[in-house]
Amino acid sequence: MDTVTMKEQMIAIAEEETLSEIKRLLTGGAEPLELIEALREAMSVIGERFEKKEYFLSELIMAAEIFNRAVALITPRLKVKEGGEKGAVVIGTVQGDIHYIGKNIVASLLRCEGYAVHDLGEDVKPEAFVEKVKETGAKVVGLSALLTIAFETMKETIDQLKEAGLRDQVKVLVGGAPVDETVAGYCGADAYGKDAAEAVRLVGSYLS
Ligand code: B12
Repeated sequence: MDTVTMKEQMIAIAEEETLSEIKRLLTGGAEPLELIEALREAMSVIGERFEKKEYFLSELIMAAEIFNRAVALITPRLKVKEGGEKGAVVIGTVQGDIHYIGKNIVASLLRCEGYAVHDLGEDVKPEAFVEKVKETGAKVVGLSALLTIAFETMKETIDQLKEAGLRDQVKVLVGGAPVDETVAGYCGADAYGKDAAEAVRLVGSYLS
């Protein structure tokens, strides 16, 4: 599958072109996750242009809008696994951070795999994660952050799970573009997942 054109269109923030190219690729049998990964790479280039002041906030907002429309086209093609519910996962973007696109993709993929996903949204307070774990008895918590300043809230969220006496009963996964193994270690997480497929693999290893 050749996603080069689609990526170029996305980077150029060409909405209709990107979306019609996605439709064309899907009709040609493109793998949904490969399309999402290509779009994520394009978003990363857009982010770099923003950092270099070649793009401004308006372009980031437009890019997010295109991404959301693209995901709405792609996600119905994700294969939904049959069978009973496999266990509960609480997920959210931590307090201070409003980036939700990647977190939503992780949540969608986990739902497709049959997990009961409790998505708390974005800018989520540590206490809200604690409450949801108590309420649902979830064994996995996924924390997303795209802002480096949000690493502190990630850590704070895990600390509050500890204080509530819940840390031993949950596995905590962290993810988001700037997150890596070092950040996971700093926050006291169990693992770092680089993308949605990795999130599914990790959750599977914890809830099998
Ligand atoms: C789109 C975007 C926005 C949109 C967000 C729309 C939305 N509501 O989600 C808007 C325009 C609103 C926005 C706002 C801002 N943004 Co912004 N944004 C981006 C951009 C371009 C793309 C992010 C994205 O959606 N990527 C696509 C998704 C699919 O990828 P992903 O999030 O990485 O998710 C994947 C994996 O990481 C993983 N994953 C994600 N979460 C999780 C969770 C778990 C548990 C696991 C296992 C895996 C996992 O799986 C996903 C699928 O593969 C990034 C650039 C970048 N490099 O990412 C900047 C970027 C994150 N933004 C940045 C900034 C600075 C901001 C603003 C502060 C700008 C401003 N001056 O106001 C505000 C933030 C306000 C706030 N309080 O949060 C900086 C952050 C820099 C830093 N060091 O912290 C970046 C890196 C751009 C840059 N290079 O400067 N942004």
